[in-house]
Amino acid sequence: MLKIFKPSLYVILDLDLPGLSKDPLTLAEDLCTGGVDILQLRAKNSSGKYLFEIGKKLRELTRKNKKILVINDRVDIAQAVAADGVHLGQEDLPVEYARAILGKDKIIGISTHSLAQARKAHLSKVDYLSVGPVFKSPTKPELKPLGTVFLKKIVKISRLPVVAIGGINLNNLPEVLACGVNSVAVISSILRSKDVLETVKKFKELLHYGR
Ligand code: 3NM
Repeated sequence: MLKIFKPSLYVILDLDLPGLSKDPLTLAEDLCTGGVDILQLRAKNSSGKYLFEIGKKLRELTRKNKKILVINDRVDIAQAVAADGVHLGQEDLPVEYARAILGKDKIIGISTHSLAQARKAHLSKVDYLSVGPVFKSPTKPELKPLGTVFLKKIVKISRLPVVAIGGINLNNLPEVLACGVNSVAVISSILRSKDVLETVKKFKELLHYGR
């Protein structure tokens, strides 16, 4: 069983992010070379066919580089491309059904945005919970930030690995790590940086030595 180990860097390859500097596969190669630990494919507006095609290529790449591959929302795509798991939102297929489809060895993560959701996640068969947005997120600007005091509280009560998400960048990363999270999930501050490879390397450095 793969684990969300501590500390790990979780990058969400969001194909809907405007102004991606390179094509998704080249970006994914940079992410792998830079040392990403978990790669999530997220593409809310893509067809199943496209997701399957790109998912297969990402599977090949992540397998070669020994990285964890997670698919956002789509249990069917996760299964079809033999990904390591799926990440579910509060509005997605309930965890018990995703677990029944994927089996006990796959990773299932769930997004949580409140104490009640974090508590509920503990009653389901998930392997980790994400908590966010911690800061104001350029990707989801409509959501109110939860802050690091809240994040610390969730880490304290959680029996499951906690992945912090939302507005995380190199400047606020130390504050997030100080909360004791297992992992940080990032979209824009990595994918929109001028040099993706260099930024991933800096994230990894701070994750391991910056605390
Ligand atoms: N989920 P960025 S915040 C996909 O709070 C996503 O669950 C969130 O992107 C949550 O690193 C978020 O650009 C966006 O802020 C994260």
